[in-house]
Amino acid sequence: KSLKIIEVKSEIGAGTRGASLGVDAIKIAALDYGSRFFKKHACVEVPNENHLLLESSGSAYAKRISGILTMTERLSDMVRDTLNEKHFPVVLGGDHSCAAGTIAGIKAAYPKSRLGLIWIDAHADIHSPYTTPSGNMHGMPLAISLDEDNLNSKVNQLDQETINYWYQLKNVGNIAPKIKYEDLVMISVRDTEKPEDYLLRKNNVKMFSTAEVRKRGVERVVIETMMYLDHCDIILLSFDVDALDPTSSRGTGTPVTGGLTEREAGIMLSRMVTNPKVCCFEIVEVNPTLDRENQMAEHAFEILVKVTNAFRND
Ligand code: DIR
Ligand code: MN
Ligand code: MN
Ligand code: MN
Repeated sequence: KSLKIIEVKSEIGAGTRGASLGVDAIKIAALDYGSRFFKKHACVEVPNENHLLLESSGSAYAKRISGILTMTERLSDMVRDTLNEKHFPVVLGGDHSCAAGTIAGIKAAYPKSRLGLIWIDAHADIHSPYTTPSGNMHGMPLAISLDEDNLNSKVNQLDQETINYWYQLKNVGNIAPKIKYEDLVMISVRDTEKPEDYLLRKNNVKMFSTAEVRKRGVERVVIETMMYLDHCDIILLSFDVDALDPTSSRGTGTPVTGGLTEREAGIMLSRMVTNPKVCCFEIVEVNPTLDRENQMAEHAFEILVKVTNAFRND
């Protein structure tokens, strides 16, 4: 299987500007390392909707949701086609709102397969427009992909247009829900709001904290994660760089203390990708406008190389 890089410069889902520049920052890191990575692998770009930043946004609880829907549909088609061509998609974001498109594309290619999800992130990204504190849709890709019946803590009052867009977003690829709570593992999630805690606890979501990763060791956590997802047919690895500690993740929109080292993340992800069920890898939220000397993109690129080397050796 050969890799195919899918660039998605998602920007309008985050509250801080600049995540769309993450893809190019990673390419510049590759150039600085003298790497031929981006020459060696096939690369496609999903057209972005970032011009919508200049227009007034629809709802305070789902900012720029029409543009998020367009991006999600385009990315979903690209991921689906890539999988159907028997390539391994490597999705480079962008803000994390792209994950809803990645998940939709995998389900569109494999509608009957049970999709497991390994979510490595400081955040749970399980808000809906009904619960969001910010209206930023990069905090919602999991709620888009999970069962609506379980998203019943309704704090915010939504207008009909937002409800319609939300419904369309959940149904991209014509399959909903796309993942089950019991097919989800979260690693290093440490900054959540009350409505998220409620959903995570209610649905008994499997979580490994940074402290657990350190106490038990990366290898053990990888084995337990894979055992936990053993009943799944295919697995997506979604890596938000803010899972890393701020000491090595200055260049991301919402850094949170208590994260993984880039070494821990690199070993973890490269072990995981050797599992043949892993069908797609995603790396998101590099924001070079917040960085110093492109360090975040360099870490992201190093992790990307480790992961893809491990994949090819398998
Ligand atoms: C927060 C932040 N939970 C929100 N989420 C972030 O606005 O929904 N996700 N930063 O990556
Ligand atoms: Mn995220
Ligand atoms: Mn995050
Ligand atoms: Mn937060």
